[in-house]
Amino acid sequence: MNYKLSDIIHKFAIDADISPYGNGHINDTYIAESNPRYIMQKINSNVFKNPYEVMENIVNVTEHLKQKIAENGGDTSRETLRVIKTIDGDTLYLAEDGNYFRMYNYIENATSYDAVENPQQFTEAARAFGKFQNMLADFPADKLHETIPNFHDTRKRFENLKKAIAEDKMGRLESVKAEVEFALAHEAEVGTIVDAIADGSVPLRVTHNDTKLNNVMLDNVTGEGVCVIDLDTVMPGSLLYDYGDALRFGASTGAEDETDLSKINFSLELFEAFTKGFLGEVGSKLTPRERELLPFGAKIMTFECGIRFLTDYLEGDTYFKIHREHHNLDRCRTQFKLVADMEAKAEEMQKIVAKY
Ligand code: ADP
Ligand code: GN1
Ligand code: MG
Repeated sequence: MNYKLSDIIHKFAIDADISPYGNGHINDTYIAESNPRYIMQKINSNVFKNPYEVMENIVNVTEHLKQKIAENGGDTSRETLRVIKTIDGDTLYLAEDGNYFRMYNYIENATSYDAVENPQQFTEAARAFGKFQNMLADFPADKLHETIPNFHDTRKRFENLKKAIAEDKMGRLESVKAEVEFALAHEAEVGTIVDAIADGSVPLRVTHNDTKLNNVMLDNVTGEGVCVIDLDTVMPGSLLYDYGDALRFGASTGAEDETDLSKINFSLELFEAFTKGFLGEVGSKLTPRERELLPFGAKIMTFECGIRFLTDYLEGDTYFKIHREHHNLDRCRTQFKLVADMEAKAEEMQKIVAKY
């Protein structure tokens, strides 16, 4: 890249110091220290093949959210992302090297956490994701582009893993025998949600699809959810994806890339905290099959993420950003440890869900 980021922000009529920000695995995120502050992102075009479609979704979704927030008497300047246009009125700036940049309002006086600090905090995150889901319940799904095809089609993810195993491009297969064995032993379950969507027992809804704890901003004073961010994957999906993915990340007793697996367990206390908040918002809307599949949703989303990390490891780390050698393998291992722990705790998880 032979241009400066400070030149790129001028294209959005902003003049400020700019520096790297956040811990996302996909885009390159920067903060512009102007007044007010802004977030600039270089879109990962390996992941998002059509950045204009991503932005069209986000503009439509955030306008819808803005209207809902206003109707509810909320603060539209903080409770939703807002796309800042370029001086030419575009949602993206195309740099000379082919990279696309976008700008958002910075959500002030709020924090995105990389780990849950206490159960109440996780309940607040759950409420925010539940409300987000509710506000989009009447969003016309046919207006949305599928920004990543088959994003949570676990069966397709499993096929991709099998292909990566067969190809073994990096010669890493020998070193991941145990993980591959664990993954293959779960084949019978990979189609459960996809099949339930196909037979209509689990409805398609407009979902976020990436409900990691650091994709929601919590208020620095009240601790309540302020704004759900990272809207690149808002698409038709299952509520089980949003519920399950949030638990995958937030109810773990350790970091996603922890190498000491003795520190990784699935916390039933945090499972309950999230379930309470999420079902408090959306519980009355669930179909019987959705309700029945809640614990399974947490497990299968964790499994899916685990096989995605494993696939990326076998393919040479081309999808998720890595910061050290074997990073994706370390991430895969925590996910599989969590899956095994959820299997051991399945009965208790069912009992907790039945309480709400
Ligand atoms: P990625 O797709 O790479 O995960 P995100 O959109 O999630 O990118 O951004 C990465 C991180 O940057 C977030 O986890 C959050 O900490 C921070 N961030 C992103 N957008 C904003 C925003 N508008 N206001 C404040 N922080 C933000
Ligand atoms: C990515 O973008 P980020 O870091 O919030 C990924 C999610 C994974 C997650 C694993 C678009 O989320 O699907 O669950 O990493 N996002 C995309 O931490 O692939
Ligand atoms: Mg993110």
